[in-house]
Amino acid sequence: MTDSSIRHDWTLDQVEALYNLPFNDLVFRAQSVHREHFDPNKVQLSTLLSIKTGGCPEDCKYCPQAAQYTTGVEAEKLMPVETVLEDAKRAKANGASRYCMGAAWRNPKDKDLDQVIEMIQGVRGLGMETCVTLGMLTGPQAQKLKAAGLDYYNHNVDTSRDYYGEVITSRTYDDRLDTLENVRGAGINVCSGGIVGMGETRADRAGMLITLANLPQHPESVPINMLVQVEGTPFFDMDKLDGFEFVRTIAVARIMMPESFVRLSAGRETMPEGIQALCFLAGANSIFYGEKLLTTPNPENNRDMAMFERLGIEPLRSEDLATLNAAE
Ligand code: SAM
Ligand code: DTB
Ligand code: SF4
Repeated sequence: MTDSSIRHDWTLDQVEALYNLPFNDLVFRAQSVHREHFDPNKVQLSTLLSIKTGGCPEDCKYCPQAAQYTTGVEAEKLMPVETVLEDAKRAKANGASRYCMGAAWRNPKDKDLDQVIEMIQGVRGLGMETCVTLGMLTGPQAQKLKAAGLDYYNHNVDTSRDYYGEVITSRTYDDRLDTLENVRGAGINVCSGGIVGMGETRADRAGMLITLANLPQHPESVPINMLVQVEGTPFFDMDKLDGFEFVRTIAVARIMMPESFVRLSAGRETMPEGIQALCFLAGANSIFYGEKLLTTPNPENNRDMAMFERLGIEPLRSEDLATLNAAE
């Protein structure tokens, strides 16, 4: 039984039971669900750019861009539109179907939002999907971004409600959910996931996935990040999470949110390709593609393409996305 129905009533017991399955049973089940909804050999590629780096007033303990930690990341101004579009053109030429722009803000100021809107329109003009992550968003700001043609807004819940206070104190879990509601309310696709390997328990990982899956509508895109341990951040010395536990998290996310793109996100630079392959088997069907995430390294394009070649995986093209959307 694969049971890939769309549910919004997951309980902790049920999700822990999934996590506790023998690894092979869990991955088999996740792959079976995956095949009901997606081509198992296609992976979507998103390229990231930090359009406004560093100097962030928030205190997220994992983040190299928080002003209060000394990490070597210098605070920069919002990038000129032209610079962003040049980079987006390169990303498209390299095969990315979505271009994601991130800003180290607590929330965007209206003046900054106008400049970001020019970026969104420019990137759309290149024929790519657009995503931005700018911090907390009000309802009117979300509507403005929707009117500009934004496809996705990324805002992660990061962890479980219970563990959240150990990670961030400068904004609440409910602030995050409010932003997600504003994004959804404006009709923008939701990209929301979190980070594992921050010292949380398995119950917290389950709790994070429950928050996401029990939203009124599943996020269309669910990034699962492995903590990138950056020197100078409070979480630098954290014990590393077992790779198999990461794969389990991907598998459980796939089973709980059968129609969502589950992204194997940050952390691939140090992740063995064998573990990445298991993530694809467990239902991950999106990656960040390009040699840099926001401030930290990501595998080189040719390394990823060689890995895909060895696995018989092909990048999902924009045309495939159009077919998927039309089939809905
Ligand atoms: N400032 C905005 C915000 O936090 O909403 C947008 C940019 S912020 C860098 C986007 C996301 O990147 C965070 O929510 C977090 O999930 C992820 N992230 C940041 N630092 C990370 C790290 N060291 N390892 C893994 N993920 C990280
Ligand atoms: C997401 O979930 N992961 C990305 C993106 N959304 C914005 C960011 C990862 C950041 C990793 C640390 C860095 O490069 O600064
Ligand atoms: Fe700022 Fe976002 Fe980093 Fe938190 S994750 S410190 S809000 S840039």
